[in-house]
Amino acid sequence: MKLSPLQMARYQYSPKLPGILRNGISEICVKNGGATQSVADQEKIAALFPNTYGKNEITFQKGQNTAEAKKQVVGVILSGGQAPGGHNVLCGLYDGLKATNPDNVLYGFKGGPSGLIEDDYIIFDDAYIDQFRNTGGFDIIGSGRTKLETEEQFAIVADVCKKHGINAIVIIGGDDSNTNAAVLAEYFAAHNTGVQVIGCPKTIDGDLKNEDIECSFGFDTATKTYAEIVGNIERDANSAKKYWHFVKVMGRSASHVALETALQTQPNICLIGEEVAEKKMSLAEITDYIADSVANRAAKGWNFGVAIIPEGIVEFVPEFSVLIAEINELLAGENTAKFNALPAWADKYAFIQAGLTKASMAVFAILPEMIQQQLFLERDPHGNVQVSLIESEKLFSEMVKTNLAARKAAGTYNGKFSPIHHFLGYEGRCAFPSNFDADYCYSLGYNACMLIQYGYNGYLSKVSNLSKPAEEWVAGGMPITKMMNIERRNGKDKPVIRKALVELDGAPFKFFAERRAEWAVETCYVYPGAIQYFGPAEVCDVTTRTLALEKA
Ligand code: FBP
Repeated sequence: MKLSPLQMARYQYSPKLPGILRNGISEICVKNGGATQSVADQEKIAALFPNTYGKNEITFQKGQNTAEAKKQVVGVILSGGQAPGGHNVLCGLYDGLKATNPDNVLYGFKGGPSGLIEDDYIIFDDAYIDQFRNTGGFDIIGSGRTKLETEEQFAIVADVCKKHGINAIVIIGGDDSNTNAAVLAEYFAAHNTGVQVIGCPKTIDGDLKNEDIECSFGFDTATKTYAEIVGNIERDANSAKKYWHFVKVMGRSASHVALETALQTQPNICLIGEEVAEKKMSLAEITDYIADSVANRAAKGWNFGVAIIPEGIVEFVPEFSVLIAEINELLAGENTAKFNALPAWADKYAFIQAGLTKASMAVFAILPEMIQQQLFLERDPHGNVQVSLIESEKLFSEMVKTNLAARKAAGTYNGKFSPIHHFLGYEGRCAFPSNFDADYCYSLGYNACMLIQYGYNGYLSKVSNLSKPAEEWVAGGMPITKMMNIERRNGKDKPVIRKALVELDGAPFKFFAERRAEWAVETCYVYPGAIQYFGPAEVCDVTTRTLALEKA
């Protein structure tokens, strides 16, 4: 593999640990916080997790290490979508294990949770791990979306652990993967396997957080990457002055990524799904809101602009989510084959018209044909519409175009509207981790090793006080059950980690909401530029605006 100069330079970067973890391992002890309880449904969650519920939150502090000195054999998996910094979690974990005892062993199971079930692994050594320090991607062992959730799978994992003498598994994943980590931890405890499970909070979506877990890793780098690109697009728009750019940004459900990108770049428009749901906005209202900005700017002679659309937006539009639910019903069972066999779009349209309620058909009818057809594309394994495949950036630009044509006919708009579309997602998921993510991830891994050493099970590696310099970060652990509640999934009540959506009374949204009216009409763009890895801390080590505002 040919290495870029940056990659070679990044190999040499020493990630910063929280002050407490810079002490020798023998000088780190545990401070117990209080017992915990789940965010909701406490009785039900307690009953489902009798062995792991309600445990103490803990932080590490300076003092005599009282952990049992024993050889650690640990397995690790990466689970779900890529997020910058994953490699450093493994590096931190490996270095922590080796610093504790050079005989400790780290197994990396390949391709995500399926690697654990299929017993497909590598054993890390210095030469292998050194190639991945401070790099993006998950290619060190790969990742996958297989769900680890059945008793049969847990029994296989227990056998795999027994075979290799593994006493702890570290699961690096998002809300679903860590929910499964909690269930696995409970299974291991209930079956006296002696195997511990530790989770690490990963996802660029930024929706795995609470008052303890201040952010998931990868969010910082991914949003800085998107903000760089949006800033460049803004500058191009402001130079050429002839295009409206509709930029969809990843984030399967929550709009944290869109909001953070907007806070960094001050575009003319940024939709926030959570607000759309709260205000029960219709597609027509959202369209009108964007068209107002286009028309007001055109009146100033500016036929250009930038609009950020969160990937998950359509599910937050009440009438659209009803439409999707009806389509899922309409195509249930044998109906999918029937529908697919219809020869022409006109026949399919008639089938849809006959199957939808009047209200949903009215919504369907105003959608551009391209979007109508996308609603009937590939289904997910549960037979549902894959909302992430819907090109919502094109949906809104098409609807705005129609809206502006009506305004033109009424004589209230006389501009020129030329939209250009972008989708930013994969570009940010494997970027070289920012210094923040490189440091945070390395700390999460190193800290996970400390939690293992102290015998914790069903805990999330927790590094907090993140808006401060790394020296002041606090290291510890939080029982995963603290983040759980009961939700309806596939027709059943299930214990799951509650997804953190954008809070409309939170500081990041309020900051945005107070300024967006001006941004919609004026040209207030900010150009963040590329992530900087070497140079002054005020340029290289800044956190996200979201974190800064939340902690201000
Ligand atoms: P995770 O929650 O697993 O971290 O993944 C999030 C995400 O990056 C979303 O933003 C996006 O919708 C999705 O993954 C894309 O998934 P895939 O990689 O399977 O295309």
